[in-house]
This record gives sequence, C-alpha cells and structure tokens, in this order.
Amino acid sequence: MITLWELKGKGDRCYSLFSWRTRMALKHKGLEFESHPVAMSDKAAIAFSGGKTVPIIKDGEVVVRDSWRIAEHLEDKYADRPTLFGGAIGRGVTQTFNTWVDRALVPAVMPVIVADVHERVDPADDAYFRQQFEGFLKCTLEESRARRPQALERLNRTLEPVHTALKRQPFICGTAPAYADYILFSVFQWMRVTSSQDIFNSSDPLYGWRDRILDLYDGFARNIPTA
Ligand SMILES: N[C@@H](CCC(=O)N[C@@H](CS)C(=O)NCC(=O)O)C(=O)O
Repeated sequence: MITLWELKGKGDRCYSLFSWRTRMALKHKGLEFESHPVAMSDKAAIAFSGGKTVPIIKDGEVVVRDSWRIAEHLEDKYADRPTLFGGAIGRGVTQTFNTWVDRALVPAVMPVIVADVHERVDPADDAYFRQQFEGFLKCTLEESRARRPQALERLNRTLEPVHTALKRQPFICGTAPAYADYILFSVFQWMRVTSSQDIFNSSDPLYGWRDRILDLYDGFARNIPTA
C-alpha cells in the first residue's frame, strides 16, 4: 500500500492541485493508496520528507516528494503497468508541458479562484494561506476578487493553445489519456473543488475533455466533494 500526503481542506475537500496529478497517476497505474491529509501550515507533519510541500508518497520504505519526481518513480518502479509518459521522448515532452502548466497556467488561474480557495481551506490554515497568497499576488484576496474580469481574460488567452489542440485530438496525449492530461486536469480539478465559477461552456473542447477525464476510473475524480 502506498501512502499519499496531501492538503486537508474544509469538509474533507481534496483541494491540493499538485496532489491531483499524483492521485490520477496512481489510478492510471492501478495502484491502491491511502490518503493522509495534512494542514498546509503543519510543516511538522511532513518534516520526514525533507521538504515543505505535498504531494509526498511513501512506497514501501521509499519516500518521494514533488509531483514530477513521484510520477517518474511510479513510471520506473511499475514499468510493466500502463505507461504515464510513453517512452523517453514522451517523458521529456511531458516534463516541458509540466513546466508550462506550472509557470504559465497556474499563475493565470490563481488570481481567478484564490479568494474562493481561501474559503475552503482548513480553518487552521486561514491566516497562513492569506499571507502566502497575498504575497504571490501582491494584492489582498478581496482586491483579487474585484480584479477577476481582467484575470479571466488572461486565463482565456493562456488556454488558447490547449483549446486548439483538443479540437484535433481527444486527449493531450493523443488518443488516450496519460500523465500530461493529468497535469492539465489537476488545474481544473483545483478549480472544481474550490470554486463554483465554471469557466467553460459545454461546447468548449476543454469541457468535453474534462468530462472524459472525470469519467476515468469509475468517476474517481468526479465523485468527490466539490465547491
Ligand atoms: N513542485 C511541487 C509543488 C508542490 C506544491 O506547491 N504543493 C502545495 C500544495 S498543492 C503545497 O504543499 N504548499 C504548501 C505551502 O506552500 O506551504 C510539486 O510538483 O509537487
């Protein structure tokens, strides 16, 4: 059994963006896991990992931290199970996509939903979260709410390349989903779990794609507490 440390939200919400990459990767590999939710501010609970962020997994005696390193661990250790990357070239391209999502898409989504996320964090994290994210955004959470229209415009511009790609193929990885799909999906799952704003209309290629991911593994990602 693999243990996964992830963030604990209000009402058992699994709202940790990066942990959704690991959750989907574990399902893709057909691996059972036990979730261990922790408050974002409780660094003592995850000190064993040598770092300050989740996801972290413990697989037997091995502890792995950072969603990308966890994906590589799962791909290498469980090489006989469905592949996450599709070989060495796919691994390289997927890592590049991971960087684009983290550096371009996550900063575009954050100002749209951060005030909603704040309402759904564990009460113990209220002040920590505010301090952390007001630092990233360089404005208050309340100001971020007022600036949403501009933030949404930026988000739509950022999403344009994936919109175009998903008109041509059903998944980011082509005909079937794999890790790059889960990287992108983690961002929309973060939104879904923490905010009642829905940025898609049902005719968007991204909407159909998200639905296909939500259906995977018997609706694993669909059937959880959301906003
Ligand atoms: N590059 C890391 C980023 C992990 C990360 O930022 N995790 C967030 C939760 S989704 C976290 O633990 N934040 C705690 C904090 O900022 O104090 C990864 O891919 O795992």
